[in-house]
Amino acid sequence: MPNAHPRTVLVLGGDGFCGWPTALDQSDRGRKVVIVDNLSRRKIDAELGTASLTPIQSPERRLEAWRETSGRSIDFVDLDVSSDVEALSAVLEEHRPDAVVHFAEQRSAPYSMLSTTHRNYTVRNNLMATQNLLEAIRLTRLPTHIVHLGSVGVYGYSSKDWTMPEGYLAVTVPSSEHPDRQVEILHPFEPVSIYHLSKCMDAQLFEFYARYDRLRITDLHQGVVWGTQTRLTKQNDLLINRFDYDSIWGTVVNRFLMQAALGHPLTVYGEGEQTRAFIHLEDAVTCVNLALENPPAARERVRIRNQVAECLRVVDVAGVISDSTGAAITYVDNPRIEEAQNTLQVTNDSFSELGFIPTFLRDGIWRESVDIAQRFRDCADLDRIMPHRSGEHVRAVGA
Ligand code: NAD
Ligand code: USQ
Repeated sequence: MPNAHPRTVLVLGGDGFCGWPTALDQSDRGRKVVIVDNLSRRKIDAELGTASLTPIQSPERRLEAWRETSGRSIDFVDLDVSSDVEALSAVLEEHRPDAVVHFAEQRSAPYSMLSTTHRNYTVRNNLMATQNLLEAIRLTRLPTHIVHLGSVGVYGYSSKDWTMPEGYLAVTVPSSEHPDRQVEILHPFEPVSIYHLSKCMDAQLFEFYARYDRLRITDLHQGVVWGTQTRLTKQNDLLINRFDYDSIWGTVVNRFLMQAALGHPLTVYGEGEQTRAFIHLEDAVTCVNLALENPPAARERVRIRNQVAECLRVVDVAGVISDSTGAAITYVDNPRIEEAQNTLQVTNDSFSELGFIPTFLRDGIWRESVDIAQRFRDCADLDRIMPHRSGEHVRAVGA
């Protein structure tokens, strides 16, 4: 079903860092948008004592500001997708969405490793959110296309001498009659955290529901997202997006940008020889839209797309920011269990073929996040910058 533009889109996790700008983008394209979010991320922030550097408004205030700014409405449903399949089915029945974008998961690798409680919460929340969504679509028999945000990290980061394909790996399975027989299998998983493990298990659920129940599913294997604002969140201060900078929620580029703004040395873990895939927030929103407008056909296997602009070593990310801002670099004992050094190449052919033109870190638009961090520097909790080892200073979250 190529180029079937959705008219109604549910955004699960639409109060979050990626979900909020995506919801605005879909609404701006004239689509009916419904955000479903249980605000668990805001509640976990309150429990951990972490907070967005930017003053994000309540969902109600944000949505009112969007109405005033754009003249468009977005509905909001406060619902735990992981625990209430009946309520989720009712939302689907009511709105009959052409597509659901699924961001509603616990997304921090460090958080998922804090304790047994955090490990179990991550697995339970993420898997049951995905399972309930799949089940709700099966039960309602809607032809809804699911677009899920997965992670490049499901493959792990041990160096490979091939470019990471988009989900499927061609392997040779020789037999006496067919010595060169090739088949495609799901690329093997090698997750680097319980969080990443939950994305691998999501992928297995998708494979089953696509094959057995004929659901139409796109899984986006996204790299680390950087940046703060998009064209739409910039329009009004009340629409401002979340900016995580602490050692549990802040991802590496945004942490470095905040650190540069506050005159803190950039916290490179280990020697910084880890290579990761990256994408700017605006590009991530663009790619989600491309995925929505190019769904798999009925009966197609799960469509896996790498949502990635470039691969960089952490020390090179620090170098770009340090060279331009004069920020010092500090090498911190790595609090994570991960390979000290790896190479990584990831194809993004399927988005390139749809016209995606990536933004690169060297293009310099990261400076706008430094400006934002400078503007809200008084809101920063400097004790939250340096990483804590597993379990330290953290109260239990969830059941
Ligand atoms: P976020 O924590 O800012 O947003 C996630 C949102 O989902 C939050 O608003 C939270 O309240 C909601 N949520 C979580 N569990 C829920 C549940 N059971 N029911 C309803 N709502 C629930 O995270 P983000 O950075 O916006 O990430 C969104 C998605 O993208 C995640 O699935 C993440 O794994 C994926 N992703 C993020 C990045 C990144 O760098 N931020 C990179 C790759 C993939
Ligand atoms: N790192 C530093 N210094 C810091 C913070 C991180 O050197 O101050 C290093 C980490 O050790 C790691 C790399 O930077 O090697 C990336 O860490 P990160 O926190 O930016 O990203 P990660 O934990 O991988 O997770 C983030 C998102 C997650 C998403 C993932 C995409 O939180 O939701 O799935 O990026 S990916 O990396 O492709 O798996």
